[in-house]
Amino acid sequence: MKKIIVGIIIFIIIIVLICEFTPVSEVLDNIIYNNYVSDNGWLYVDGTSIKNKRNKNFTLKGVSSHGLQWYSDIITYDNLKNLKESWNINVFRIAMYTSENGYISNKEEIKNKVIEIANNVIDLDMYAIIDWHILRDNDPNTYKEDSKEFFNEISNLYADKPNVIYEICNEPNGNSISWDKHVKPYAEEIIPIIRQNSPKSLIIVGTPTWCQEVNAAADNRLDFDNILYSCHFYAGTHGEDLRKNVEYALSKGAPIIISEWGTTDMTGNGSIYTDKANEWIDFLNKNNLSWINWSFSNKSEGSAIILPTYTLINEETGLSNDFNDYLTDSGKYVKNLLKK
Ligand code: DCB
Repeated sequence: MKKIIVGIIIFIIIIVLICEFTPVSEVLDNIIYNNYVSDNGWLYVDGTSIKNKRNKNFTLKGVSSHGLQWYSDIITYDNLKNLKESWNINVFRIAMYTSENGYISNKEEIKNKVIEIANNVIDLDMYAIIDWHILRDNDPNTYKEDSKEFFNEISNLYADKPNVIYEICNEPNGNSISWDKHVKPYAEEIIPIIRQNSPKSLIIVGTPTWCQEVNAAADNRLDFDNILYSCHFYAGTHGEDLRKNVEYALSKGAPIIISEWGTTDMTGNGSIYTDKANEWIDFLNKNNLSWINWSFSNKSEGSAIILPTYTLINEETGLSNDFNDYLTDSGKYVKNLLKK
């Protein structure tokens, strides 16, 4: 009898520990559930955290494409599967440039690429960020009507897919472009269009000065649920000042996502800054921030993950078809982060 009572007490203690002691429950959670859409479903924002359908904190980690008009051929189903299996990514960002011969000058072809990649990412049970990649067009209002049309069509197509996350303006930039006067009013027009079709979708909104002014967004937040404000950094250029902006935004209750970052300076080229990148990664881990690395491409530049010598068709040469055999220094560094 005594033994049974002691046994029951020990059993209860173990259950209480599992439920209350977070690390244990997190370890169990990771064993029981996968890190993909099937087990995490519609993500939502709670305070400054991203949560999954079981109301647990959830972190998105992955890579971004380069401009689809230039480097989309290597984004095949097999390579996405490889990224999922050998890199542990759970999100892929589809960077659809608007200018520089992007969507605006070739709408049907570029849109079809977006859909093809998004469908593959969905088949692979990962999250897909569809990124309206403004850059040289500075102000998201430049192509606002095109944006409305695009997001209406795309959010209608993926209305019932928890996989799809919308990023409505990559990096607003230029001295005259402000959060209050340009980006927020733009977002207030685009968000209702997406939400009308897909009410539960997560939406990422860029901030001025290439996504460094998260403080301005935090001071004047959007009046919608499930919004993430984006901060972008390039390790060689941005450091403590930008981290202070993020800390400020978080302290004001604004949820932040690093929807793009690079190991190089802000040009995306040159050598990589591992020490400075490590400082950022410590900061992101400490604050449980989601991140997406720039870029899954074989462009000849420091921030690219793959060497330019990688090509898809290697049957004739007898060379490897696995991009993992062609990683740049940046690619190796980022792969290692994801494997940890
Ligand atoms: C961002 C953009 C991204 C850009 C990278 C690196 O721009 F979101 O599109 O990617 O950061 O600069 C680069 C590619 C190049 C390409 C170029 C133009 O890597 O191959 O030629 O886009 O399409 C930033 C980010 C930060 C800052 C400036 C830019 N900054 N910018 O802090 O000043 O001017 O592009």
